[in-house]
Order: sequence, then C-alpha cells, then structure tokens
Amino acid sequence: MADDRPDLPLDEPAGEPVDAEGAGSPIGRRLVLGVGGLGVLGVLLGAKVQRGLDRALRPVTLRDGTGLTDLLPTAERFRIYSVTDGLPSMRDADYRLQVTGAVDAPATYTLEDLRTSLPQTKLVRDFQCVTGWRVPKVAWQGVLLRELLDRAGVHADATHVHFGSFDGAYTESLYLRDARRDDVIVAHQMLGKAVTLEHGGPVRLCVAPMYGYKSIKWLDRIEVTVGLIDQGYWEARGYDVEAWVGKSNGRSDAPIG
Ligand SMILES: Nc1nc2c(c(=O)[nH]1)N[C@H]1C(S)=C(S)[C@@H](COP(=O)(O)O)O[C@H]1N2
Ligand SMILES: [Mo]
Repeated sequence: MADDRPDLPLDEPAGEPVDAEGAGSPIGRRLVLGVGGLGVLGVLLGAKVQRGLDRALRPVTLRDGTGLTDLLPTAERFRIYSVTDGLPSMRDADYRLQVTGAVDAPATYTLEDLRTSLPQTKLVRDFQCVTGWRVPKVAWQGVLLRELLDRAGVHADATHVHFGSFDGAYTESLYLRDARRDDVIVAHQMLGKAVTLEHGGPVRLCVAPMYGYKSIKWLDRIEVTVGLIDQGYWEARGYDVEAWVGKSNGRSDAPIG
C-alpha cells in the first residue's frame, strides 16, 4: 500500500499513546513495533527541517511511526499527519470558510478576507502532539476565532463550536469559552509563511494551549451549536475534548511556552 508512495502520509500514528503499552519498557516495545513494521507509516518530516541529519534520518523516520526516532537529537520537528489516504488540496482562489449554526449572521470568508480584510493576530507558541513530540516557538498568524464568532453573533444559548476539514474526515470541537481565548486562531500563516499544503493550508486552526490534534488542518467549516454534537475525530477514539497540554490525556508535559 504505502510503500510505493512514501510521500503520502497514511494513518495518524497517535492512535494509541505509545507509553500506554509495554509498561516498564516503552522504548523497547516501540523498537519491536518499529522492526515489526506494523504498517504504522504515517510520519513524514516537516519540509522545514529537510536538512543535515534530518535528511539522513528521513528513510528511518518514514518507516517509524513508533516514536523511536524521537530518541535522536532531531526530535524538534513536525510530523505530518493525515487520517485520510493522502493530502487534500485546494487552490487559494477556491478556498471558502463557512461560519454557520447558532448565529445571527452566517458568513462565508475567502482566503483574501482572512489574509487582509480581517484584523490579524500573531502568536508564537510551542506546538505539542499528544504522542510526545514538541516543536518550540512556532510562529502563527491569522484571525482570532473569537473575531469570527463575534462577527457572526453567537446565540446566547450556544455552548460549543464544531470544526470541519475539506479532507472529508477530520473534525474537531471546542467549548465556546475555550474558542474565545486569545490564543486560538484561524491561521493562514505558520512558520513564517503561508500554511503549506501538508500543514493544513491554506487555512488551519491553531489551538495553542492544547495538544496538536485540536489544531484541525484544511479547515473549511465552523459551526456553533447548542450542546456537543460531534466531539471530534480523536476524541471519538478516547482523547480528551479539553486537551490542555500537560493537564489532559493522562500526560504531564511541561506547560507550553
Ligand atoms: N485534518 C487533519 N487535521 C489534523 C490532523 C489530521 O490528521 N487531519 N492531525 C492532528 C494532529 S494529531 C496533530 S499533532 C497536528 C499535526 O500538525 P502537522 O501535520 O502540521 O504536523 O495536526 C492535527 N490536525
Ligand atoms: Mo497529534
């Protein structure tokens, strides 16, 4: 399946927290999994770090969805995840973001709207996946989610916000109070440039204080609701809806900086 298409990511490797199994010897267990090649191939190196040692390690990492290469000194880089068989793509000119649901004024935004018409917010924060990898000081730019919610006029009884992706599979959700935070943005820039296709471009969510799975890629729908309707892709598989880094999912990671 994947072997002849090494550039396409496959399953999200965060399906099981690696440390949950093989208590006492998680690393040995991971090594066994790596050698056994369970088809856990969904890891690609972020394009940003295709350099030096990273480049040398790339073939290893492509085959290692197990976290083994986290032991090597190149761990501070993004893995590219997709729960679908490949990466969806969208021309900038065709991109639309819908804001719907329990709001007075549903809206549709173009990429140009998000890039230029709406007030811009910048953020620099560590980014951490619930499987353990962390990238320090990632720069983001976009529009506060709160700004879009306020423009839409959220109904007084609304409690949650749901998110959809044009990959056709991934979904996410937030409590309305979390969605209104200053560090939750609808991002069109990441790492100092337009969000790349593999990182979820042209637009993804950045939920800075929470684990990476909340930051839905290829974002195209925001729906305000009364009550929680669909927790989200990984939440349906056991992960927390309120995914604070260091204070959820049974993990004790350092707070993000
Ligand atoms: N649409 C979509 N969004 C997604 C994912 C995904 O598989 N599909 N993976 C999530 C997870 S688990 C993480 S850690 C981050 C990873 O972002 P990256 O692929 O840009 O490194 O994206 C999140 N958003
Ligand atoms: Mo993740």
